[in-house]
Amino acid sequence: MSGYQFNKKQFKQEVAGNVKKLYRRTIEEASPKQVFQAVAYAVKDVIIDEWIATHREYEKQDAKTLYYLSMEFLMGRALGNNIINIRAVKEIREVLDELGFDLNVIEDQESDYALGNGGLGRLAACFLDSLASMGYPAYGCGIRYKYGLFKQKIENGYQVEIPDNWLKDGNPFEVRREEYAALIKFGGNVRVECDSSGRNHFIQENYQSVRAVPYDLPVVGYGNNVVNTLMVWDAEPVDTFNLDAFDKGEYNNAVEQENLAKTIVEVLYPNDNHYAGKELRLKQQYFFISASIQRAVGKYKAKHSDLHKLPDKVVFQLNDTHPTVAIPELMRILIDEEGFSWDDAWAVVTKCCAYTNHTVMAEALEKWPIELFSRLLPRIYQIVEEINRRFVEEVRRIYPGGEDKVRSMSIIYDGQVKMANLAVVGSFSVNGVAALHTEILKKRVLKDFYGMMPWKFNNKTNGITQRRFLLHGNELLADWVTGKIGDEWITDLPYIKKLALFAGDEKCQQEFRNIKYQNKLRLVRYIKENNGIDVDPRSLFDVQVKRLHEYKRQLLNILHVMYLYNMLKDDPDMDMVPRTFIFGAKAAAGYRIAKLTIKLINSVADVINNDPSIKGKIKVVFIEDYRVSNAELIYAAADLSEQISTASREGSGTSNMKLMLNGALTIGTMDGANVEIVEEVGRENAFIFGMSADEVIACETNNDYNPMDIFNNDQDIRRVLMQLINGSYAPENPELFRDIYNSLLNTRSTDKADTYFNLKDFRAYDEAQWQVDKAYRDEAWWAEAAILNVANSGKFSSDRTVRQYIDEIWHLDKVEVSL
Ligand code: GPK
Repeated sequence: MSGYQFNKKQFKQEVAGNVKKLYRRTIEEASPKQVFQAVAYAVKDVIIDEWIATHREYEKQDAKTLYYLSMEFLMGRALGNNIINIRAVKEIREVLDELGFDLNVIEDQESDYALGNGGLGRLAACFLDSLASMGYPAYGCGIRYKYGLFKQKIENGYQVEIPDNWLKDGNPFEVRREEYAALIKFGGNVRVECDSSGRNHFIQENYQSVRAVPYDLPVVGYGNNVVNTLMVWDAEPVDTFNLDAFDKGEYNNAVEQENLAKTIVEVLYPNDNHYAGKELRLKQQYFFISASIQRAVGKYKAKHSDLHKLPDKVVFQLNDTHPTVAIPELMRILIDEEGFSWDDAWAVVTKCCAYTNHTVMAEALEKWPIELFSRLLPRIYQIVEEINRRFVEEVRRIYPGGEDKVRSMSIIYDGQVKMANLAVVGSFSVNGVAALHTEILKKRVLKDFYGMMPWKFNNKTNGITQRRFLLHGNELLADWVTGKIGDEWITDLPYIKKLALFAGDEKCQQEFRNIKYQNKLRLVRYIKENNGIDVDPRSLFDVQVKRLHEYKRQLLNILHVMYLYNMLKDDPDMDMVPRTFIFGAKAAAGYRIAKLTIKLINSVADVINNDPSIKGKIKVVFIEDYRVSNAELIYAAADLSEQISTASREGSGTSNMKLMLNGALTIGTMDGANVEIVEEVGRENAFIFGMSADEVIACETNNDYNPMDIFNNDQDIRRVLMQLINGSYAPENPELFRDIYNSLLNTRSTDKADTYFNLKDFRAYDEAQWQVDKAYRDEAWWAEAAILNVANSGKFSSDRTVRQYIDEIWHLDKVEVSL
């Protein structure tokens, strides 16, 4: 498969040489951190030739290229993944052994590239892995945040956010590309000039500008010599303290420009599924979009003379609405800089741009106040106004008197610029991220758009890369699978279906259980080292790891733990399978109730873990700083995957897929991609409970849910809720969890109560949990079901997702690279 031969001897010399060059030390004297750097540079040397060859090939074939525009790329660590994808794990492990180092320890020295919040950013990273591994030309385009997502410390049970200074030791894999720097303009005003032929020219004046400089990061394909590029933009001041500015008395402007450059890429906004509406965020968006579009157009023009044919060679995928300014920015470039007519420009733009929606949560929809938008991006705003004017005209033409349609679909309305509407109008494709989610978009959230332009709408169910989340994250299981069925699954996950043949085999079940046990031991060690908690590897590992959000209902999980604990207090001999409830979650820094939920989980953990009377039957662990690198350990060790969002609210979910791939069974609602997981694995191999999406929506529409009825009629639930406000878990401050109590019941009649139906689904959830308990006792059944989960995970590879994007949206040209 791979063209090159890995040369161990040379690699070893290079590592030692790098340590010497970088640190003036011998390899014996080097610290693990230094060895990491030395190894990373040596790996980069292998990659770099493939990287050059790949781009030469793309040029030669003049291949159509994807620009995946995303504010977030949650890449995790690079070294281990790169070693896997150049297929040199065994050799490099041996080299390091010979040098007296453990590859795992060396990998642990690298910071995660946490340039994302959660699912949306990780999806982008999985797509890049699949695109490179399948040999398709693609750039990831994003921001080189100086600080990625905060690191989480738990202090006294509370989340504390620590800045993530991930670049402090430098990044051995990145390459600065000064030669592609671009100028980005903000603010000022637009002057209109009419030329002799009567054509208007729009000139932005009195603006502030920053210089965008791209850094390239290699995205290594699996064993195919292909190396794609993640291009992340840094901001620099434009000729600092330029004398002209001083001369004109514009000292302040010069200083402001410097500040703008400094602040714009400073930090990733830590919100997930929530729009904050900060001016700096819009600046970030336009900054990386203008830079990326300029680069794409520039690259095209280097080879082609007719920009009208841009759609033949270039496609932009908008990862959520965050990059939507790409639409008016490309219009601006074509009209103002390339002399296109409006119609010609619009024809090009609407053939180049495609939009992915990731959520139906209303608070996640971006809407910018006109005042802010037009002040920051005056020319872009003019263009958006014109797009809107023409679009509204069209709506009125198709729906005479349809003012309700104008209201719901206008791009500018009520003093705001609605980015989702702009994204739909300016794109040729609009997709959701799971079948159910796409149906909800069509039937509800984007209903009027669907009615007017149904051809744009399509579904692309998410996926994950099996190379990181099985091959890298779970070596034992990966080797076992390969031993049973061969290694085709690595590049063609549906092959893993062959494992089903072994699911009923007693010996195989034994082997599988043993692997799970080893992985649990690895996680137990991690938890002991990082949390200081002792966990019984023989207990059932019940895992909920994802962003902390009310709709994901970590609260339902912990309320249920409180309920179980009550049962155990009443009857310490209660017959139950010992369980470890494992949580991992970051909460947005400003999301009060989410942060309080973390405190609640930790407070419950404190009480339960220190109560000998329950004989260790339940333990609760909150894993600090959940991130891509420790996620790999957690997935490998999980028995049960908690996917318990309020039905209709989770776009897709992807931890559900990663856990399934690692042999965990799902307990979940019929939401997001859970629906499709159950379709693949069979309802009998999962634990499905609770309200359906339709029931949730009907209940909201009819407004006929009153959680107080449940509180009044169900004494077990009432007891749990009272424990939120009677000091059971906060003796020093009984009021501590009052806000959670109120969110469930609310007493002040104006607020909604239990918006996410925790109490309404509680009994069904409990029942499902007892089915889990019962099922887990039957070791053979559980092992068989777990193996069947692995065997039926084939659909959920991001290779499949990307294949569908390519066939139905991107139409990229495949490229072969030989060295
Ligand atoms: C959706 F809207 C958003 C967002 O701001 N951040 C984010 O991570 C997630 N998402 C969805 O919540 C998940 O259901 C989905 O699997 C993921 O995006 C990828 O599509």
